Amino acid sequence: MRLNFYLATKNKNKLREIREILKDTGISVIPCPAGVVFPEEEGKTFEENALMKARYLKGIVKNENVVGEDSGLSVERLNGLPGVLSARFAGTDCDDRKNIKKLLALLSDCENIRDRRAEFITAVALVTPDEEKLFIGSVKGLITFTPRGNNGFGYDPVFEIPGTGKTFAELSSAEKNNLSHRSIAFRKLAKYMIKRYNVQS
Ligand code: ITT
Repeated sequence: MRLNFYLATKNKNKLREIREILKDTGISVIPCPAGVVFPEEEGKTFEENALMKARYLKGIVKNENVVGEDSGLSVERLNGLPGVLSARFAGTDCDDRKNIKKLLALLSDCENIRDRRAEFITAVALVTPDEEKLFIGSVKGLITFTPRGNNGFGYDPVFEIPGTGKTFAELSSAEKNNLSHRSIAFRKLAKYMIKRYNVQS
């Protein structure tokens, strides 16, 4: 198997982070071809959605390796929301700012930071001509009372890493990639691909 894969995502921030995470592994990330329109994400879990995206693109690029990535924020106090709805939490024409606004409004009666526990989760689905494999990464944090920082994307400005006092958006991309849910999942993928196909990085 060649050490590369098509990445089944339309999210440029994911592509940027994943390329940075894998830069020293010898694995190349090929962006999703233009014009591909993925079906609605209907899965109840990150794993189902990651697999759906990877299988869909595999149907287009045929004999290639494909990776699907589904991720999101799970807030304990909200019984796991926004979860698989993270990207479209505030409705169909939402954006990061509106999603964050809705999240903070739902937590407005939760005044103790220790009760604002959350987890970022990433599911990665590798679909090759030979097999399908899933890898998971997660990182625990706390939802801040107001957004802080300008880096990253999505819910990064309201996700504080305990012990650092900083949100993901206040970290550099290298610092975020050192500890993020995405880096944990993609490092597992890289380790697997390198071992399985016996290639030195
Ligand atoms: P694709 O489906 O094309 O991959 P998407 O953005 O719709 O792109 P998801 O369905 O996986 O992807 O939704 C992920 C959402 O979860 C993303 O849009 C953010 O709102 C949030 N999210 C995931 N990872 C994040 C991160 O590292 N930092 C901040 N927010 C993140």
